[in-house]
Amino acid sequence: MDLKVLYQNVIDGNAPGVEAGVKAALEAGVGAEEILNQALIAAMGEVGQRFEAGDLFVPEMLVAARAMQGGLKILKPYLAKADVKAAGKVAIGTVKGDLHDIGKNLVAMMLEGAGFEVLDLGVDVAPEAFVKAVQNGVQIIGMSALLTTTMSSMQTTIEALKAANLRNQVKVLVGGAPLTQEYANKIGADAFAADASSATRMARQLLA
Ligand code: B1M
Repeated sequence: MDLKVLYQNVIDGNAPGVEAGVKAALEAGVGAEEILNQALIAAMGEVGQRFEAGDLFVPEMLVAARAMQGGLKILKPYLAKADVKAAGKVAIGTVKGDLHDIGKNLVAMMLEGAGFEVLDLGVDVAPEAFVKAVQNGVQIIGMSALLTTTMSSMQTTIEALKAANLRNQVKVLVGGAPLTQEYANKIGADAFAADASSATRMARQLLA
């Protein structure tokens, strides 16, 4: 099945078209990961490029994101094929000042699918909220940042964990488009993941 129409519907922010396209692709036997990577994520990449080029603006980016979220909801049960339950407990959130949540939601979904119990702290999450989650017993905190201006909140959170004497009780996993392994090392995170499936792999390794 041709995923081009679905791809274009994400760019156009055509939410009913995206839902219908995802359902049709699934019915035609296209794999959930193929739909996700080749249509939804790829289209959102083009939205970003066109925004950068001044060809699309924030409202268009927002409707494209909403349309993508609708498609993700339908894909969720297919992506989150739970195997063994309770692989560990993870609190995940987009860092303070940052409202981008599509990638974070995708990582949360994949972690759930891999058997992790996931506490989703949402967006614009202050360091104190991550600290509280660790006090409540999570084994991993997952921080997502999409803006170069908000990445530093990851370091602030790690410092807050140290100040609360909790740093050695929790593993810190970081990700998001502007992040690199080098940056993760620099701020003292335990792991960096470039995408949702490697986030799951890293989470497993962190608790192994
Ligand atoms: Co924004 N935005 N945005 N935006 N936006 C970017 C990030 C940008 C790169 C666009 C661009 O200029 N090309 C740019 C940032 C530039 C920079 O910092 N250098 C940008 C900007 C500038 C802004 C505003 C400042 C615009 C403005 O208002 N002038 C504003 C900021 C608001 C804020 O947060 N305070 C803003 C707003 C928005 C919308 C609200 C309109 C919307 C977000 C809607 C939402 O999330 N609900 C939006 C969108 C949609 C984007 C782009 C187009 C797409 C992001 C996305 O969802 N990608 C984005 C451009 C781009 O990235 N191409 C852009 C799809 C998603 C699946 O990928 O999030 O990368 P991603 O997640 C991946 C990996 O990164 C990784 O796994 C995921 C799945 O594979 N990953 C993790 C993510 N988190 C992880 C955590 C992990 C591990 C892996 O462990 C815990």
